[in-house]
Formats: sequence, C-alpha cells, structure tokens
Amino acid sequence: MAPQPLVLLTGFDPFGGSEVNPSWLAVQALHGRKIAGHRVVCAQLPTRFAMAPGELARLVRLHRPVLVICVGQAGGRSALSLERIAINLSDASLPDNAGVQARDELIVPEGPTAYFSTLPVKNMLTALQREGLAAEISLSAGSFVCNHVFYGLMHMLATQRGFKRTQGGFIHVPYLPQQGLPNMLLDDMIRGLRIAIRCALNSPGTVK
Ligand code: PCA
Repeated sequence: MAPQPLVLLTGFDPFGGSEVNPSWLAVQALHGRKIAGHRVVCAQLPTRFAMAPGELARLVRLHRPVLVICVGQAGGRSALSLERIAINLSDASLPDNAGVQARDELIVPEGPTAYFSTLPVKNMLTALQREGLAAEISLSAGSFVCNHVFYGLMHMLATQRGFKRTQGGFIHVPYLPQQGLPNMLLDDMIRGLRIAIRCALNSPGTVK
C-alpha cells in the first residue's frame, strides 16, 4: 500500500516577551488529523534566524509532504493573512530568540528578489470568507523570522530536486484574546487552517 500523503504544518515558539505563540497552539491542534485523505504532521520551528530554515528543510526532506504551510503570529493583524510573497530580505526591528537582530541582509545572496507562494491564495480566501472567518491576502510577511522561513521554504521547493509538485506557503494568524487587540479565537484559527489545507489539497497544483 502506498504511504498516506502528508501535509506538513509548522508553528513558532513564543518570541518578543509573549508567553504563547498562537501559531503553535493552532498548528498543534491539527497534528495527526486527516484532511482530504492526507495526514497532517505538525512541528515547531524556533524563532531564530539561523536555525529555523534548516530545521524546516530537514522536516521537508524527512516527510516529503505534498503541501507545506508555515504559520506564524502577526500582532496587529485582525485576519488570517494568506501571504502571497516571500522577499529576499531580513531586517528585524527586534532580536530573535537567540538575541540576533538581522539588519539589511539578503536571505540567499544568489537568490531571486522574491518568490510567490504556490498556495491557491485566492481560492483559500473565498473558502475562508464563505465560512465566516476573517481572512485577507497579504503582500508582505514582514522581514523578521517568518519571512525568512517563508523565503527559505520557497527557495528550497523551487531549486532542489524532487519538490516540483510540492505546494508551499505561509499564513500569519492574529493575536489570541489574552494577548491584546486585534485578536481571533483559537478555535477560529484552527478551523481556518483546516479550511485552508482542504482548499489547497483540492485545488489543481499551482504552476511554478
Ligand atoms: N511571528 C514572527 C516570527 C515568529 C512568529 O510567530 C514573524 O512574523 O516574523
């Protein structure tokens, strides 16, 4: 029997003085679940520039998922943000969890300026809004660790052998109610991620 196809979902550990990171809480709730005939595997990435992309690459090589969605917290946003573009720039306004504050750095010096997400972000937006969830398409994942990981993922899928058909992208989630305003309930984040994953798995593969 062929092994069940996998979806890899990642969240981050808390950073910047927060006690929780909603991305990890939401992602964790889906670990081991089945969505549209695919098994969901979840993992936590460290909010560290130096370590996070390598850890993600290791997980992608290990699990060979058909779909990879990295999830992160974006304080200040009020909707699930379907990130459309990863840029080749790290320029942090706060230190990461190793105390490193990247400034004006190219992520991959020989890499292109940007990559597009290969998730069907428009279909996902429609699917999320149809279910009454606050969702938006975002044109910037920032220039901190989330964009760094997003760019690293898209560069890997675009340039390494064997990943031509692997869909990949990034979703930012708002704060939880206990973190301040604006915010979203954890249950809505979890429901939103399920809908987004189902939509990506049911959409025809995006061309790279
Ligand atoms: N959000 C940060 C990094 C980790 C996270 O959850 C970001 O948006 O870059």
